[in-house]
Amino acid sequence: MNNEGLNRRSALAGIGLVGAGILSAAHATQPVEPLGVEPGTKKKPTLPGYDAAKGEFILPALPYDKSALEPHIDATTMEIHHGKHHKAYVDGLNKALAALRDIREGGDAALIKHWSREVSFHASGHINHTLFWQMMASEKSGGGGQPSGKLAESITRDFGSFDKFAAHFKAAAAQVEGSGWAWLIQEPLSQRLMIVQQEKQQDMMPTDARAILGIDVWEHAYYIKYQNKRSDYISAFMKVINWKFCEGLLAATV
Ligand code: MN3
Repeated sequence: MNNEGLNRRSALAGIGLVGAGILSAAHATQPVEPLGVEPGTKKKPTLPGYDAAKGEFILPALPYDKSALEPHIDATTMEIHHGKHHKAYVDGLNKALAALRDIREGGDAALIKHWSREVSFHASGHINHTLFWQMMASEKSGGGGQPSGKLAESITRDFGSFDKFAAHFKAAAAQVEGSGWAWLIQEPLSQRLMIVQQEKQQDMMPTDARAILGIDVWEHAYYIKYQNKRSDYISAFMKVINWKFCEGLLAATV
């Protein structure tokens, strides 16, 4: 696993997940993962997406029903995005790790480069989506609006105001070339917040960046409802951001 994969994994491992959530039964592969992180708590996390007993990565259940984000994110998109696309990253990661294990047991070492790239892509895809589901919540569950507390203060400090941050974040997401993500991250040396673009699932993320908020702008994330209107999807996403969870991610980075 490359630095990024490890670092993103480490970032996830630093999350203290508390509270309660509701899940769709469709992909209930493990116990319900909660919505939100209690700011200021640093409880050892329940890491969604990995079965330690089996030593395999697994698809974590959505923390809400697939229709919960309607009308902003439609149920069909959620079902396919989670059940097919996210699952493919999980399967791809398990497959790549098994292939590397086989190489260690005497297989063709010339294929290590190929499978290493596969690990990077699929591990990042798995982590990105595991975070992404938690970063959204229905409006009636508190999605949308603006952050509060330290995250709000940090956004004002580093971007000038929430409105300036939002305009910057939306434009960064709209301008991702091809398939990728836009992220609000905390840079670890300065503790400053920064907005970065990520191509594919793994490229261009600064080393040890701590994810605070991310939006998937692969076409599979919006094409069914929004077709080529990526900016409309981005505006809709802003209405279902689970700021409470993002506040918890920031609190867990300290
Ligand atoms: Mn996706």
